[in-house]
Amino acid sequence: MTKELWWQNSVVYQVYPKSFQDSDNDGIGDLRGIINRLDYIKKLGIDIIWLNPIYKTSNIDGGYDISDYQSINPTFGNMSDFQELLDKAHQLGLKIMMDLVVNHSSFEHEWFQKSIADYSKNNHYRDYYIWRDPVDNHEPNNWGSFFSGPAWTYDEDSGQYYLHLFAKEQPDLNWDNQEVRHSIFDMMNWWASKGIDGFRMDVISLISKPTGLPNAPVEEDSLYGNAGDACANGPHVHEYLREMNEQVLQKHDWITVGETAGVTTSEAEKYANLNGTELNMVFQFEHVSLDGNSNSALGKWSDKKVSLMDLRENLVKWQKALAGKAWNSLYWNNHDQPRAVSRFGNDSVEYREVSAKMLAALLHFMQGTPYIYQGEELGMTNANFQKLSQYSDLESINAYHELVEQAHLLNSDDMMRYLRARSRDNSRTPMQWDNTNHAGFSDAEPWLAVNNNYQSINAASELKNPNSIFYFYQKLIELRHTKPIITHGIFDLVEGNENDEEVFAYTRKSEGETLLVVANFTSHDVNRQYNIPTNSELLIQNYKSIQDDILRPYEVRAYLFLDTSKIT
Ligand code: TEU
Repeated sequence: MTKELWWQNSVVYQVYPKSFQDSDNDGIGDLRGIINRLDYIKKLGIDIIWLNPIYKTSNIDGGYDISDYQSINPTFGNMSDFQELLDKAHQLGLKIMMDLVVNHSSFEHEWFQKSIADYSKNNHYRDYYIWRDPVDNHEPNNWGSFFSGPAWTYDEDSGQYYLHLFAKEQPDLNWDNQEVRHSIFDMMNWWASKGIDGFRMDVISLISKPTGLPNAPVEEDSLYGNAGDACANGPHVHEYLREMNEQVLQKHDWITVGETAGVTTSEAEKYANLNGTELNMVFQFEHVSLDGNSNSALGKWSDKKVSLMDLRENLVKWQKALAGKAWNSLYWNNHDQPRAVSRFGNDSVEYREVSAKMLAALLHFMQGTPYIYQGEELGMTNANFQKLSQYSDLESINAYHELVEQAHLLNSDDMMRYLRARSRDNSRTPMQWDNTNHAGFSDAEPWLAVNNNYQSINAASELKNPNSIFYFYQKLIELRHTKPIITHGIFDLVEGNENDEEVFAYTRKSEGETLLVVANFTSHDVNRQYNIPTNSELLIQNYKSIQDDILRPYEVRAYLFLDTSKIT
């Protein structure tokens, strides 16, 4: 493994600092809390920690509204705390990937304050953002915000609108302005001087807006045009990322991952090409959009269960399309997605553990860099909130008001059910460390309620149980570090598996070895026979025994053998 590709053999652990560990008992996670838990992350076998934004913020959108890119959110600590976290992580052999949020800033950022204060032509900050005159006394186009409402806000003083694809407190930066790009590159190089190990790049596929900012198609029942579709993979995005690569990225041996809303496999080949001219890899969103609402105006708000047929088809497409051309990230959940075991598995008392392990193995034996979201290694579940007042996320709360009270597309009960299934708060409840008050996250009332199953689902109990989900993830990570076939093997489905509605079965092949993964996606026994050679090694399984021709509910097994004959 040559040094510059170390990130292909690595596993990333995502820490959402606000919910990870509180050390000063204000009910909010902080950097010292993370420092105190580095040994836990190291024990799991992790290589890289991705920190969600820790910068000074207006705190409208979980830190994704940055008011100073080069200072630390005082609620999380200060720059010396960060340097201590970075140094201690490095001492443990852990790398730190930061979150880069430069499609937009906070409205409280100095740049925006200067931009809005003076609309005269000699104010060069005016063009740091996207200002337009009204059209027929209305917004310049029909784009809607990801967080409900229009994507434009009117400024009385200047008589112009400014663009915000997200909240009105998150004005979009004008990437067509070279001065903006260079200011961002300077900031990135400043963080490089601190010794960080890379960046996750927030909505980086949206930074280049379409020329002329044309209206977007308005889907049936929708109030606005889809700005995400209008802006994704824009006319200059690859030019700007190549410039970032030349000015910043290629100077450092970093991991870089683009969060690329709207990315396709062909676009991913550009963003994550193996020539290293842009980024190492991207997060695609197709597999986490398959269970969206059939009414497109409702988008992700649904409680639909994705079928194995659809999920497998999409994952296989990405495995095969990028093979040899680009690099995949592999994830089930993050701070924006609900908990994997509740969404793709079965979070009942009976099946939570085996289905969490099945999902883990199914993903971690694929080609790409796996991302584990805090608590996923414990099988943490969705929050199951019953009242709107329990939610904190503006996306969820705004969607409730728009869809139930303004557009009248849903009744309250249906929307509350959809929030329980899809709200981002599902993954933001405090990390469940032990069965003491507030799950050991804090001695104070946490900013968001702890999931009420913390007394049975927590790190302390997992660490005491040799057959826990934690140790299953630890084993998967150890296998990735010791079996090159997991990094390099050619992916293919077992012959005929594309038609199997219950079992996902695939192989990885490399230098005379075959890795076989078989996973039952259902809650019942299924009868399957595979021609597994007698000399095969059972690498991992989520049941204590094996019944040769039977895969029990959510059973997963991975075999390794010296043979490349076709598995049927
Ligand atoms: O999310 C980008 C994005 O597309 C979100 O709309 C996300 O896909 C959606 O909320 C899923 O329901 C990034 C960050 O991950 C998110 O936390 C921020 O709120 C958003 O950008 C704005 O910075």
